[in-house]
Amino acid sequence: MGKLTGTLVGLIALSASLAHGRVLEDLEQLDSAKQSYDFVIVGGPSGIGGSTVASRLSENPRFNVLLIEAGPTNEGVIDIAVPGFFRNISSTYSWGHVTTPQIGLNNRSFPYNQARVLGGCSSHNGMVYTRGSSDDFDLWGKVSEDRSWSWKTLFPYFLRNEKLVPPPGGRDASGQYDPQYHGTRGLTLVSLPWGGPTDFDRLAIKNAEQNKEIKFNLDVNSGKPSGLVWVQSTIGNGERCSAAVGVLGGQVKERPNLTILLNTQVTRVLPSKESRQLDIRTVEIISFSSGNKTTVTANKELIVSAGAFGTPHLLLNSGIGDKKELEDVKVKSIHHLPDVGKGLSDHLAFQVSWSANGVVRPVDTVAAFEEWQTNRTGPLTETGVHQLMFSRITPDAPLFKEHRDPAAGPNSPHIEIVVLSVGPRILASVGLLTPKSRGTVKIASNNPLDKPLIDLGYLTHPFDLLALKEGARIAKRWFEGSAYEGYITGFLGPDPDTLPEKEFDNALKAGAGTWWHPVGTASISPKGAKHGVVDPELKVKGVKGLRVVNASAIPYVPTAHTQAAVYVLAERASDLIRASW
Ligand SMILES: *[C@@H]1O[C@H](CO)[C@@H](O)[C@H](O)[C@H]1NC(C)=O
Ligand SMILES: *[C@@H]1O[C@H](CO)[C@@H](O)[C@H](O)[C@H]1NC(C)=O
Ligand SMILES: *[C@@H]1O[C@H](CO)[C@@H](O)[C@H](O)[C@H]1NC(C)=O
Ligand SMILES: *[C@@H]1O[C@H](CO)[C@@H](O)[C@H](O)[C@H]1NC(C)=O
Ligand SMILES: *[C@@H]1O[C@H](CO)[C@@H](O)[C@H](O)[C@H]1NC(C)=O
Ligand SMILES: CC(=O)N[C@H]1CO[C@H](CO)[C@@H](O)[C@@H]1O
Repeated sequence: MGKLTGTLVGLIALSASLAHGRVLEDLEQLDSAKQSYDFVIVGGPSGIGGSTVASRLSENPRFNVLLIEAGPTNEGVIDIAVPGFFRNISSTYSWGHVTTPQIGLNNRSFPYNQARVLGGCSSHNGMVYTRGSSDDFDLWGKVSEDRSWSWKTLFPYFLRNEKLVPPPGGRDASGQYDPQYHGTRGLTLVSLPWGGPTDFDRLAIKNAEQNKEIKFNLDVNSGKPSGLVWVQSTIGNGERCSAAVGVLGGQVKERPNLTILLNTQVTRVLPSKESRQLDIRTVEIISFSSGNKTTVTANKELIVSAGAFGTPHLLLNSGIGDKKELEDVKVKSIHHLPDVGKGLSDHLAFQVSWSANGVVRPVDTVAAFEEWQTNRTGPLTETGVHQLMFSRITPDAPLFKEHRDPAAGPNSPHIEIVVLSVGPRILASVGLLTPKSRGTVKIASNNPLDKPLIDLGYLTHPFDLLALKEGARIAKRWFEGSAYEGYITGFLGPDPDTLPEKEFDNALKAGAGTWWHPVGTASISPKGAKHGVVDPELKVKGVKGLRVVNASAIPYVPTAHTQAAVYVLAERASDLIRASW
């Protein structure tokens, strides 16, 4: 770095520290000698988990908190702020991960976007706010043998986190949600879409009146998501409300007890030498710009919230994982914990389509952007999706003769269908919410800067392909409904009922892609159990000082888009952490 730029950076740093409290652009600004931190939170992405915990812990003036983020700030990035631009957020803000060849998908490997920006996935996701079913959360309690993880105990945390606000533009959305299930005082803004009901939305409502399988459901977030629902999104005042904007936004970033360190990667967690029990509260960090390294030690606890890929990547690099597998890549094992990186699970989806007499005109982006800039209203305040469908696979479906139903309970739908009407086409993305396939996150070498090996194991369990096929049938039956007569002109497939089995399966494998909901790589399990990675208090098993607060701790992917579940996990985790100090 040149001297002039160095000085400039210094000046910017100075003004930044005056303007924003303590948001540091680079490691070089961290005066670790002068500061000591009670809690160090490892993000990267420091998305929902890390941001929520940082926000809650720094409420207490007795705690000094450091949040470390690998990526840059979200501030001033227009594609992140404008909801309708989410599809073209630059790859600068992601890790550039690529999956291993997926055996279940004809050996395809593909890019897997994971955010590398403040706010994490909530800064670049599709903003859908669905919690999942009550059964999904009760299952966490069963798996961890700790009934304090349940829908009932977690429900108040959903409310604490959420602030339901009117749709952008302020249209009346009554009849499209049920206020009793919503919070009104949290920091995460949630709203119904700006537009609608369109003619296409009305057709769906009408169709639901006659449909036996998918009925209108007033609120997807009641714990019973099945049915046709209006979408709710983490959008407020026409802008994306990510964790960086919501739980870390406004006054929170100004707190003198919260330091946010950007553009810094955590490469390892290190055990302290003095302690006899394995005590891990130190992180080794590296600056993205200078490559300079240093360490920071938390007085109280280290909290890892680095996501379903980043969390196991970090633990494995640190020597926490399966001893034998670590030796194979020449990493010295410090703690044998075989399940680190195992149990990866995700939502896979594929597309079916119809031709239709639709006349949905494309958005005039220039005019819409002007409207967004002046008024924070218009089509760019939403993603274009107004409604979602959630459905169970009927119990008499043949696949249940061979396979046990993986759903957490009767309230958990197996299938989600996201429908988009684009001119003369209707596109339905059919996703499997209850996969049986599992994958892994491993490391390729002992260099922490090398990318992890991400194998999602899609369709490696035969249930999943059969279930997706049933999903396509559910979508077909829906659009055969009388409300669509004269509107739909034909099914364009792929059709599970007319194509030869092999051909259909291949079309599905060739077209399927992710909904970016990975969980399970540092799974919760009962206290004292040998399997799993964290105990019911989210502490890493057999280690002092170290917790995991992220989607990686979620044992089974909820039947929902995962962000709401991570918020609630992190809200509860914050209480657990505060209670222990
Ligand atoms: C937190 O900030 C307050 C107000 O600036 C200060 O008095 C206190 O010492 C800080 N606490 C810690 C733990 O640094
Ligand atoms: C971003 O998305 C909008 C709408 O999808 C598109 O019109 C615009 O050209 C995109 N911008 C870039 C830089 O790709
Ligand atoms: C995928 O790769 C595996 C292992 O290399 C190989 O055995 C298999 O035949 C390949 N499958 C396809 C569909 O190419
Ligand atoms: C990196 O560390 C070295 C040694 O401590 C220091 O001299 C140098 O200024 C640092 N680099 C930057 C960009 O601050
Ligand atoms: C913004 O809103 C005002 C008041 O409703 C309206 O007159 C104006 O045309 C809007 N501006 C744009 C660019 O849509
Ligand atoms: C805090 C944090 O890192 N959140 C991440 C948790 O896991 C999900 C799924 O992997 C990520 O998308 C989040 O960014």
